[in-house]
Amino acid sequence: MLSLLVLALPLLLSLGHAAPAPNQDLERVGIVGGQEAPVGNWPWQVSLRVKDRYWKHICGGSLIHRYWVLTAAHCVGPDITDPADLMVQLREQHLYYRDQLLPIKRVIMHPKYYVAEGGFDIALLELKNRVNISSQVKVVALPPALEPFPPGTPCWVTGWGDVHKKVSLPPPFPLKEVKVPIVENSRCDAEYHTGLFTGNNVRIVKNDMICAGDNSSDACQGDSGGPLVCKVNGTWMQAGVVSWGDGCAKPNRPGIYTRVTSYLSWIHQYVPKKP
Ligand code: 4AZ
Repeated sequence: MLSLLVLALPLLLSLGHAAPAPNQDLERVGIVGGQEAPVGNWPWQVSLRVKDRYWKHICGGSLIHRYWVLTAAHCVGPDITDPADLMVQLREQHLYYRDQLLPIKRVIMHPKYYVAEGGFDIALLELKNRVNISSQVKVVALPPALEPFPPGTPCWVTGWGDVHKKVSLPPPFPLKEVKVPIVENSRCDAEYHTGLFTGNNVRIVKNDMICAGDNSSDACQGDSGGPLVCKVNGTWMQAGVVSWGDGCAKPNRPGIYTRVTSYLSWIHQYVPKKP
């Protein structure tokens, strides 16, 4: 009976999600591409939950300090202003299975944010209580200010988002990981102009953004706010925050992330450098 309930629970929970597309040929793995993350990888990954019929996953995030979560502004704004309507779940292998939701004291949106495409897509969540660091839960390092994350840097994006555009992650909702190639900004901007009449002098990809992904590996809806992390000199550091893109894993349309190095001083207005 209990096992039946365990089996039925994700199905019940999934009713609140977008129905999967009828095309059964679609590969049911990914974020888009990639695979289930091994337990213990990405110990800074968090799920941001909003009050609905249940505490529903809306976005990813990352633990950058024992009191602070980094996410995207478009995950929380402009509609969610009351921190009581939000909760944070720390690293969980299967979304919703062993929830221990943490309350939030304060939501700090970047004051210049209006839409993701306009940049400034970054927000901080202050937790009411200090997180206990463990083998499963750790903070991720922020990069040095001048770290460019050039093409060829090994970077990964993680989350519980859609496995293809408009196809949600099926139960039991395992955390997914995918290695994504960094695409240098001017090249990413040029790619985004292909097939558009937007003048080449009109910048689509701004300096406070970083691009990564290709036609087989990308973040998608539901991964927003989550981290793009890269290994530099043996240390994992957060290069980006999942922000936007034209669809998911489309040719000439890499995923676009908020560039963390552009916001280090804004982050440190609130988040102490010491643990
Ligand atoms: C979204 O809708 C979204 N492929 C997030 C990431 C990407 C596209 C869309 C990047 O939240």
